[in-house]
Amino acid sequence: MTSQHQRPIPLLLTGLVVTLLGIVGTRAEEPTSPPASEPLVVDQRGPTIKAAYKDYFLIGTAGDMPGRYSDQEMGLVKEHFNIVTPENCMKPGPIHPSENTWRFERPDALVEWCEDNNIAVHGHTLVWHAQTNDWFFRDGDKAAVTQRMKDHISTLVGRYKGKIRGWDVVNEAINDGGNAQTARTENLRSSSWLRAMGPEFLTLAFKFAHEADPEAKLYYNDYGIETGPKHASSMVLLKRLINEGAPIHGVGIQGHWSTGRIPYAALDKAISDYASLGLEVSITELDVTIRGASGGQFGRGFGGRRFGGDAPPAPQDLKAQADAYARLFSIFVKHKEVIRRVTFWGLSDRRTWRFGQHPLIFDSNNQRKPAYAAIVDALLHPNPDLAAPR
Ligand code: 9MR
Repeated sequence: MTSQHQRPIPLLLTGLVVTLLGIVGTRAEEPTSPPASEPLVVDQRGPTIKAAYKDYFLIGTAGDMPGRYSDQEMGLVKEHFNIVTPENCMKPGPIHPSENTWRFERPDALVEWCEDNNIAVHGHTLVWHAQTNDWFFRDGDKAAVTQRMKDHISTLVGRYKGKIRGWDVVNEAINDGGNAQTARTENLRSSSWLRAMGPEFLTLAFKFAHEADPEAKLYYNDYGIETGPKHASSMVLLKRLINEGAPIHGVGIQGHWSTGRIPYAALDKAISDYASLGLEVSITELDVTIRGASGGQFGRGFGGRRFGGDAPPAPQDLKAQADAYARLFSIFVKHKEVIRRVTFWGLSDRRTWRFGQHPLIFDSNNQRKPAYAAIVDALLHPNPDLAAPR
């Protein structure tokens, strides 16, 4: 896609050019940009997103590679991304199904494949309310549950010490929604961790992770924390963790958004707010749907057929999505001093938890979408208007 697809020449100017061409007697050409209803052609060979952004931040993808990925998909990961987040295989559920059972086969294979291909790994996730087996909490008082948490974190983080760049230590601990009253509090979700250990569970999780790998960058990761009362609660929580001496280095804004509903201004401010606490920021699970919406809540967004399955999206929807991605990346570039990584949650519109909603930058056939070109173009031809908060 050329740059005029993202920034249409104003009508007035187009009219002027056409008129001038008429005056000098040259036949006015048809406008080169196709009308929005015609397919958009995307150059598949231009600079890669990884190369374009190499001096700004890491560009990641999520998945449980190598697993059942095709050679073409593996090639795509190697060519376009420099960091991988395991989408599922390191979650407590799959990796530690019972107290004395660990399933390291897939995580080991992922870490080894990434090492072989010079790709970094970000670990996901150590402490979560979902995908965590009951045995962690069964018949346990606070001391017993704390010990199980410690064993879990020490074993997992310790195994990959020096091989995993950072970890989502605690995932999604804050309640959805909220109001002016909860905005003054941490508004913690009533998880089994909170019930067993109290609010200290977060601080301890960070301490255990730091002990196991002092070099790893440790993150609090959540969705919807860039806006509204949930953002305010995230600030209350992070300040408390810092005050309690939790070794926390960064905040992960997941970034499960929908075209037309992205809170750009709030996001811009949230990144500055987190930076003001001395924390780095990453966009950890980025996807921008074309159809339907879901913020990242567990168990939601498995649209599939409901959203039309694999039916191709309309050109004007792809264009709107491309514009949204260009704006997001313009904001990220503005904050390049604090943003370390931008990771897409999946690889392609086939390899995504939001299948049918076409949220990613490669289509179902592993081809670059208009969004891909728009993201690269946003860096090569910056438009300050795109980064301005609105
Ligand atoms: O994409 C993940 C999907 O394959 C899993 O079934 C689901 C439950 O484990 O988790 C999805 O990833 C979630 C991530 O781990 C945390 N933030 C929200 C993500 C989307 O639900």
